[in-house]
Amino acid sequence: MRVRERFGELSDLFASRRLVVVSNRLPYNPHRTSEGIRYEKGSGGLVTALDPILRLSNGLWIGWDGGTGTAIRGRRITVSESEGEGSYQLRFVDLTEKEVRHYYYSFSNRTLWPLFHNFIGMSHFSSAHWKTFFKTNAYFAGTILEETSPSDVIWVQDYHLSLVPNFIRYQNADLKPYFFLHTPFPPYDTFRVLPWCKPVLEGLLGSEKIGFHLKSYADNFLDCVEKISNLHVDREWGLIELTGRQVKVGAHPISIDYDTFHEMALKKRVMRRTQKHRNRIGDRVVILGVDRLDYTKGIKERLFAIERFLEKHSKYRNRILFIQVAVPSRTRVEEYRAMKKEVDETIGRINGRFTGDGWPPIQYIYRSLSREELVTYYRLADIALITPGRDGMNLIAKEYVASQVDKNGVLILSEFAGAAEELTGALLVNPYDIGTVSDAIYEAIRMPLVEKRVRMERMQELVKERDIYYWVRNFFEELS
Ligand code: ADQ
Repeated sequence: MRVRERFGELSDLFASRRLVVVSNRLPYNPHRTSEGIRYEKGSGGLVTALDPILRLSNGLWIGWDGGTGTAIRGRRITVSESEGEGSYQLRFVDLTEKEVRHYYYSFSNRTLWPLFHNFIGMSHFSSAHWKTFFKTNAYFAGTILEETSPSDVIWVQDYHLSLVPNFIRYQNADLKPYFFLHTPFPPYDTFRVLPWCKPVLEGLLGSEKIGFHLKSYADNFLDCVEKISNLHVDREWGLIELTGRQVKVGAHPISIDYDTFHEMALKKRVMRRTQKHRNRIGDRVVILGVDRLDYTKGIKERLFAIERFLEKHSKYRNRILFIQVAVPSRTRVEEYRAMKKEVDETIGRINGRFTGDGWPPIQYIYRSLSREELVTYYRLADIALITPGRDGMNLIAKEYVASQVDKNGVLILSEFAGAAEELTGALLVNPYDIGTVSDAIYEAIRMPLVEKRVRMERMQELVKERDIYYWVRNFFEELS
């Protein structure tokens, strides 16, 4: 089994100790159909990352079903699809409407999410939301206590569940949860703005180990622990001293299953699909943006950069096609609805200004794509324009690199994406500097093929070596 091979010694660990992942959302979304409930795999970065590992471990994933109303308290299902080997179980956590509004849409996504991404002005602070966040984290912890034993490796994911590690440890000191934060961790001066910064730190400190994508995020966390919790921190070893125990803190940049993307890009069907698009598009330069529709992803600024490019380089009008793929996200949150409207209007305005020969310069796809469709777009794109205002890592950048089998694409990447530290073959840009992004597009179009290849090969080597399996192996290094 290929996955088993890739995990090395860790596969022995997971064969004897069950991996239990806990996240806000389950990786599969239930849908009611005429034939009953069907489960469809979600599209987020976390799901993409952990699905193969859980299959290997015959593990358990505890989480919310996303409010589809199909979860029954305590219900479990087994996931075993043709798409991957092995199987694992899902345990549903059922949330009330109030919990969904206060814990998920409000405190998680309108307080912590913007704050952790340094968008302080967009953070909302409400003690009612905090109270529900606290209670819902306690409820998740209760479910974990019901479902697990000390022999399990419990891995809590992300900011929604920041309080869970301490709740678990408080009730059963033999359970030693691990935690990974998928967003950045903000600097002290930003984090201290949160009225509940101290209990959030306390919650996280219930962990055996806390993983961040980058050393700078881990350093920010250690600063906060020192200054807000007044605890002793050993920076050299990444250790926090608590009474009778230590918490380990480390940088573990998440990645993708490189081989799966690369192999899919080489498939005949993907090649045929790519060619079909190419025949339609002709020799236009294809520039691609793919994101969850989120204000942190810098989509609006990216559109302005496309507009600036078209203004400045009139000879490229009708010679470029910018394809923006956006997966709908958090559509109940006001800021996201407002942003969608702005994106729709900006695209309309730019297309209105620059459509020539019946060809609008921007093609907008607002839906979730299958992996194969996504890889087809990655192959097709001469340039990937990935310009978040701030991003924990950004898996799209790595997926593009893995899918570039012809090695003739150029990655333009925001310096504020975690991925910028590893993807040194990219043209790095400040996404807020519209002129520089527009110039980077020009540079990418004019880049000699040899340089494109050298840059892409360098990135491919890195992503192949430090793939998703490396991430897990590295995170659990001490355990195996
Ligand atoms: P996200 O903010 O969701 O993840 P990202 O890392 O880019 O961001 O992952 C998005 C995933 O969704 C990718 O695997 C991609 O293939 C998929 N996807 C995006 N658009 C899609 C579409 N239209 N159709 C289908 N699939 C689509 C959070 C953090 C990131 C961090 C990840 C993992 O915000 O910074 O990289 O977690 O830790």
